[in-house]
Amino acid sequence: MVRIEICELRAQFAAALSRMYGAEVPAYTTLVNVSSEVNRDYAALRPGAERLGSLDRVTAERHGAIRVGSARELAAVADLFAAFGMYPVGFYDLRDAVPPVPVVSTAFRPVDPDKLAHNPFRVFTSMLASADTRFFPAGLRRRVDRFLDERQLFDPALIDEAQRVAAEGGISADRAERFVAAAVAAFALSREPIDRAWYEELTRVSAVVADIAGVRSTHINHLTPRVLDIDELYRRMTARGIAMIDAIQGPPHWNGPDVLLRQTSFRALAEPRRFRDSKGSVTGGTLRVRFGEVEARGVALTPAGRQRYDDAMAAADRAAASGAARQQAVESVWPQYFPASDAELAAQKLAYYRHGDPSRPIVYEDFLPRSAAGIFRSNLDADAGYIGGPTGTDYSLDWMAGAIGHHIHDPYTLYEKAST
Ligand code: OOG
Ligand code: NI
Repeated sequence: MVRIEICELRAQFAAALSRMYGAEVPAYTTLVNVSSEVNRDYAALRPGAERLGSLDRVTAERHGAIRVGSARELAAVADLFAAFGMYPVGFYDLRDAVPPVPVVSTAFRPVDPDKLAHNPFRVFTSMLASADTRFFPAGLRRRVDRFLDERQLFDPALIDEAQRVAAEGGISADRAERFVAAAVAAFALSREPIDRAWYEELTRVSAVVADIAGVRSTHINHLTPRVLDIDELYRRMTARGIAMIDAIQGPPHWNGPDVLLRQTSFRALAEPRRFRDSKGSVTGGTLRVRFGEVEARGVALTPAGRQRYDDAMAAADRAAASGAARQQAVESVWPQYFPASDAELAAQKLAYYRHGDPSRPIVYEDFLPRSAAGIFRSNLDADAGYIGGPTGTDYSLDWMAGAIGHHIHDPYTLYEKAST
């Protein structure tokens, strides 16, 4: 009997999710096609284009984003993703972002360099911070938590099977097909009618809260292809008449090494959803919560390099307000913070290279909280605001690890290990 290893299973899962999302959101298919063209053209013209990952890896590479309501749901996600060799890495507190988003997040991904090279699928996973009294007054929190406690995002049989796969390190081919299909189906957009009054009440707190706790299922919020030249991608999408957000988030385009992560997105069209009113009648409607995003990845920064990045961003903030003006400010301050060669980045220990060799950069595999908050924002009609008062809670990496019963990896430890 043919046995499917976990790495292969992850590649199948990523590809199947991509097919489903392409059928749900046609603009995603356009984005994937344009990304593949940009990658092919870029690799054909640039020797060394594959230094941050082979063309095969980059072309298949995706990250997804999902949002869940509670630690119980996040624990189930952790069990499910472990079957695909994806483990929680890092902790992102988006409540501190501007604008604040009432979630705390981690990213599920492979942690070993050879597994990442095989297929680096990762899912940015956010959990509603319903215990944060700055967003949720006590009465609302109780009703949100009750709603979340009563729903079941995943069939227990799916989670049981996931635990078996993880324990056995693989699965037979015939079981694999069913398992992947069931896992993918758990992230499809539901056709179940939405309680309109409840959804609208939550929307008044934040569109993210309504997206998470206003429905009885979860769904892929976006799937993101990776491109080797995001500036060119931005131009080609704009030329096709797709309105992108006004800036590329993260580090600027410049004539030195790309570091960390650059991302941009466009807002998807409204999608048809069904609503149930207080009298029980069901009508059609639309929601705009899902969108398209694309990213380019650069070399991973050490803690010292990351401090430089944060300092550069703060300097750009001081120099400009927002949007396109800010992007120019980032471009102009950047050279004061980053040397223009891999050799200098390596010599100053600002970035990770295999054996310290500047010709062997280690790619950044994670996310940036500030860009993530920008991505959240790009698909909201209105920002959430604090309603005030102290938080009363203490979400943290350790809290999250304890609450879901899984170790959460520290990204720097992983990069450190990959560099030796
Ligand atoms: C997640 C936003 C974060 C990214 O690429 O930074 C993210 C979400 O919208 O649920 O996906
Ligand atoms: Ni994303």
